[in-house]
Amino acid sequence: MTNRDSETPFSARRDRVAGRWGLTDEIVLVRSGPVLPMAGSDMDHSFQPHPDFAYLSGRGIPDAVLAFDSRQTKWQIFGPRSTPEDQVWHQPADPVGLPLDELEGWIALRSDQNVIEAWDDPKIQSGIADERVHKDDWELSSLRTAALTSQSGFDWVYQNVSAGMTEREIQVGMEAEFFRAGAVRTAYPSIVAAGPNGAYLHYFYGQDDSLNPSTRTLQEGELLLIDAGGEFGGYASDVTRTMVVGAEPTDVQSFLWHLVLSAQELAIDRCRPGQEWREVHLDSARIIGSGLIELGLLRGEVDQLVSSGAVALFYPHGLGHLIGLTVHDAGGYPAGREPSSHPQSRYLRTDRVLEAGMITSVEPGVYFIEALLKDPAVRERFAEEVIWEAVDPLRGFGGIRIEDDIHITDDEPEVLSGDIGKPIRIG
Ligand SMILES: [Mn+2]
Repeated sequence: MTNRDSETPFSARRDRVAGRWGLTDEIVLVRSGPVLPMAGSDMDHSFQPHPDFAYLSGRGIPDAVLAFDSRQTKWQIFGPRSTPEDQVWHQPADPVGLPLDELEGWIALRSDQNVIEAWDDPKIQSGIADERVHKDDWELSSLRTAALTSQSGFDWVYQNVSAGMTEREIQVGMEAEFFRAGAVRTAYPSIVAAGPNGAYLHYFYGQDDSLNPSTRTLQEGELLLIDAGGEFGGYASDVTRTMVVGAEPTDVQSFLWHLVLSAQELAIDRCRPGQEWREVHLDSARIIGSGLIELGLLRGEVDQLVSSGAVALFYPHGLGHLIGLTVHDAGGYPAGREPSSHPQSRYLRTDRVLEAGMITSVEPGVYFIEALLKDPAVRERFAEEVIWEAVDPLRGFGGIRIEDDIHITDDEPEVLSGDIGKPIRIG
């Protein structure tokens, strides 16, 4: 296609994907996607290309199409051209491939071949996903750089945050360091949650009311949970740290923090080819469950507490997910596997055997989630297993999560975010 391709991995990726498709007589169209208008406005949302298009082309332009003629085993990209009038308002579009208005004629020349829209065809999509789960060197380099941008942000937090700051001040200071270190954007809305807010798994600024977002002032001795990461070259970083700010951790804070850390360390050590991720996840729940028994919050046999959903009251999410062009990346459920209804696994985003080249997050946690703990039906159902008189005083505690990004290799796991400190206390 272009000269760039000789030094870059995109042509090799297209060849491998075409090999997985195994088509002989079809045309496949992989679209980058349109710019989406904001409701009631003449403004547009910022554009992000469909990750399959970005993966195969290395480009991030809207309205572009990557076309594959399987009969000739040939790829062709079509891109929009900007008019002089467009260029009054915007810098000129990079003239990628053939002009988009030639696509129709290109298809007409192949009118005896079926046209497959990649977005509409699960088999075509899983062929791309099966490639995307194994990162090539180009991707690993971007993923490592993304993790470095996150490191700059977390270092800023460790050196500058103290009680009395607002969640918003912390977010702004941290994200500025992501960007100074080269991040193009944040990989997802940063979660900066003080005290009880840490019990919302995906808490972020402006989510409650985009016109009047709330922002808590961090109190001395509260937990601060930060789940954030920079994005570089289209690739995400996804890191969580939890710390007590401005005071020595209490016994319960310290116990639960070390419990989560030990669950994380054991799971990271199992990030190796051949491991069944669902089992690593369930074992992490057993570790958390054993700790909750030891702390006097649960009673019974840990296996039973995991199967019944009692542990999931305090650890309701999955151990981790694949990471790449999207923070929750493609390929979590390969063909033939479906999300489970098991109470401990229903939010598990990945269910597959680990293989070298995959990137996964490892992020166990413990939370005191008001919506679950106050529900009369939940309290009744778990009357035997949960020691409510010990749990209730901890409502408002917030949550603890520790998360790193792991590259599965044939050797030791590579922790991409491993140089980001894990202090239990700052400020
Ligand atoms: Mn994550």
